[in-house]
Amino acid sequence: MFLLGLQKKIMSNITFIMIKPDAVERGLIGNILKDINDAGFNVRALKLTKLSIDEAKTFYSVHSERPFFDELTKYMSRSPIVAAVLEKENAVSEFRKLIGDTDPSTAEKGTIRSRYAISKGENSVHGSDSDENAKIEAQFHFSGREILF
Ligand code: DAT
Ligand code: MG
Repeated sequence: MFLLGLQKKIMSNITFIMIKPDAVERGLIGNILKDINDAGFNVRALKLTKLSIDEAKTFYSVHSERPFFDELTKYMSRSPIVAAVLEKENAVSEFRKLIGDTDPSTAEKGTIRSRYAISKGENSVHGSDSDENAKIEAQFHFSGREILF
């Protein structure tokens, strides 16, 4: 019971995020990590990595029928990304608040996407949309021993 409660608490307090190719290419890793730190998130896993086209297709498979899927997967595999697991109370919704709307032209002022994103496609950061997907996405990128509590 205790362990189940603890696991539930950890899972509702983590999110998986990426600093995407457009931001890494423009030297924005440090700026975005500072914004994340200033917003009160704790880093639990972190690495610079690169997705193959097939890994990008697997990661974004829920969007496989969408017209932008080809553009999205080519973009996400064209250069390195930073992958991270972040912890904060209500991490998923808190991180989505910090990054703002998918489209930078409608993202709230001061959000990461409104400040840095180039377009709806090249929007600088990813954040999981649910606790369940945060777990799946964290496990896609990190082994258990790379996530530290
Ligand atoms: P989010 O990243 O805000 O969760 P999403 O899950 O709907 O957005 O889409 C995943 C990514 O796909 C998004 O970050 C950028 C790309 N994308 C979404 N809609 C798009 C569109 N209309 N044109 C081009 N790229 C799009
Ligand atoms: Mg999404």
